[in-house]
Amino acid sequence: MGLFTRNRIPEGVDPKRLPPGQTLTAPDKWPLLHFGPVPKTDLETWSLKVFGEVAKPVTLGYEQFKELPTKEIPADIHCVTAWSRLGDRWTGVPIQALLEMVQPTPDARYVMAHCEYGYTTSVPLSVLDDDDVLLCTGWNGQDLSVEHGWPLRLLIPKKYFWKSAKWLRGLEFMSKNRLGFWEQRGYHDEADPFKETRYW
Ligand SMILES: Nc1nc2c(c(=O)[nH]1)N[C@H]1C(S)=C(S)[C@@H](COP(=O)(O)O)O[C@H]1N2
Ligand SMILES: [Mo]
Repeated sequence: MGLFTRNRIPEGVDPKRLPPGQTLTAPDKWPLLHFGPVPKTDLETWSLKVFGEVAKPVTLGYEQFKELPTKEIPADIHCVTAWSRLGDRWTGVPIQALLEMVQPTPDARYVMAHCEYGYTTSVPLSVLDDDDVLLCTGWNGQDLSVEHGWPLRLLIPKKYFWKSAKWLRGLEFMSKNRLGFWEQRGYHDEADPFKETRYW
């Protein structure tokens, strides 16, 4: 592969799956991008706190989290810095299983993801509540690497990848939106790869 050759869409894959302005990574290259250090997680003290506009707030330790149902789905990811990967297999707890458990109130309209070291990002509840959104623990049959978000990251394939928050520790259900880390620094809150809502 020459330096300036674009990676081709694999045979049999609909080219329309690659959003405008995006380039495929090499099949074996998944770039790493984050602000700040990679956390050192201790599963003994780790928890996922689900709070705010929910009827049944809950804080799950790792053992409790591991009892939730999981599934594997294929999904495409698109980073705002213009790389995409198509069709990787992602494993995790379907967000809809968690929504059933905590029961968002009628006032819940947005959800803020809270991560280690204060990284945040939010989406409308209507975006989160979809069958391709995972509390993600695995990628292509392996555990996520620590660098890619182990033990837990969000996966929201329909949005630019900064919304797929790594090292997730909390989900806050809110009646009004607040801007997350990158959204306060110039990234577009809509983050739709097919509309190219990258920056504001
Ligand atoms: N906690 C946390 N999650 C994060 C980030 C971060 O800085 N901190 N960066 C985001 C951005 S900008 C991108 S593109 C993806 C990159 O995920 P990857 O490193 O697994 O490719 O993680 C997102 N999730
Ligand atoms: Mo990003």
